Amino acid sequence: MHNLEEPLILDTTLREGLQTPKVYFTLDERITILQELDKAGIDFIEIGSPYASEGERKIVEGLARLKTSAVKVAHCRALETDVDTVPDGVEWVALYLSPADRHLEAKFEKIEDKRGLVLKQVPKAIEYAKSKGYRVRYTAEDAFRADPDFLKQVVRKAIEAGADSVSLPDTSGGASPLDVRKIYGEISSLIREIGSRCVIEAHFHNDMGMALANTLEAWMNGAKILHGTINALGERAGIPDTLALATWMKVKFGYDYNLERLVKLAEYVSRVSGMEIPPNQPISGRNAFTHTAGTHQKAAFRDPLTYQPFDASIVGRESNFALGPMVGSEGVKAALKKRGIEIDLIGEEVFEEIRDRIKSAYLLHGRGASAMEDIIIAEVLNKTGTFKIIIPESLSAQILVDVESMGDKDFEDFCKELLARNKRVTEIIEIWGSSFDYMVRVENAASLKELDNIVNNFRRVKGVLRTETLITGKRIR
Ligand code: HCA
Ligand code: CU
Repeated sequence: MHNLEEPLILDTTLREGLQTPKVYFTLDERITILQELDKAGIDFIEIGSPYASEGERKIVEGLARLKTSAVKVAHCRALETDVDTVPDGVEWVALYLSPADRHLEAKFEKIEDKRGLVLKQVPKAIEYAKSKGYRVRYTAEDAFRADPDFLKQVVRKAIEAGADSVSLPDTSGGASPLDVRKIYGEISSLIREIGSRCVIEAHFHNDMGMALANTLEAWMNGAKILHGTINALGERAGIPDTLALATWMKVKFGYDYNLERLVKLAEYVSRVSGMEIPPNQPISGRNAFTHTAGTHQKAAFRDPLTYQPFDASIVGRESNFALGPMVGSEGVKAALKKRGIEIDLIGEEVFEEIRDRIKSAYLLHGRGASAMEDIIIAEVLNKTGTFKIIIPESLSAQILVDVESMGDKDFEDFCKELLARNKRVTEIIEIWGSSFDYMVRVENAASLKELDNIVNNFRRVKGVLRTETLITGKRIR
């Protein structure tokens, strides 16, 4: 199928992931993450930075004690004293010191011969860690912005000192696949030339949206260990999503990872990190397998793969069909089926009516129509006589109104007149800090139709630019 070397996935949610603004995991949460990654078949797990503080060291110690099939890695600076903080149970130590002049300038102001420091300290720290029995990674932080000749010089020193792997990270996230091909290609040749068994690790930041593509490109140019985090956590824009990486490896290249478990872990990490999974996140996002446009729905209803790269069940999910302003009658059918309604009892014209009414609801109410979809379905189905779906007896809503100029006399006169004439309209207030200018409260409308009429009234007033309707849920008392 391909002649690429088998990749190994390293997850660093517990190290890089903790470098996400406002994210923190307790020991218990970290234990769950570690164990779930292990059960999903992830090969390497970075369990933390033990040198960072005494508190972190204790937590890393707690994690290191747990038995896993995955290799446990601790992340350190290239300092012997950092290596001394690594607890028992850790097999692999990563030591970072940037060979990039920009980093050296910013970090070692007082030292004259900065490159000399790197050439001396990297091998020294590696030899020390090796003497303590660890497998060792040297991380050439910001490798892509280092002078390529100096990078090679440092990598050679690291290998001679016994490094088992070198990581060539795009720390600042500006590399393109072409840059990756060049640097990874050159370092691969260097390692071959030296005749070493040292492997290359790929760690790409997503500042310019290329992290996953760059990681695959690195693999195709000799990298063996590929880094990711659950939900793409990490400094700034993060690094590749481990789930996406594992999905590529399973779906496209046949390597075995438990993707279902990783999807569940993504939900767990989303909860404990306080970082919601964006709906359009590949694979784990709410919308990742949802078909929306009528033409898509029609085809995907018969064969989801018409519009998907792989079957959703591979990751333990299902294909979905959204209602909404683009819905087709096939989408309506699928949505009814999902709601447990027997679609065989229903004539084609019913699906079409539901479709048309949903589309007009969006035209009139904007996004707020999503809360009306079920009412529309119920109203149309009940009309057929075959169904008797319970519909709320009355509807309350808030209509947001955007006007050309707030305080406009004509608009306010219209409001006063409406308040006097229509008892469902109970309140109209100016609102600040939103893109809308007024909020109209509607209480106990007898049907969607009545609500439609009120909105239509507003839309006809001069100076009204747009409206959006929000259906009111239960009132907490
Ligand atoms: C950093 C370090 C690192 C290390 C990557 C690695 C990076 O936070 O600066 O050890 O492979 O992006 O360079 O995350
Ligand atoms: Cu990083």
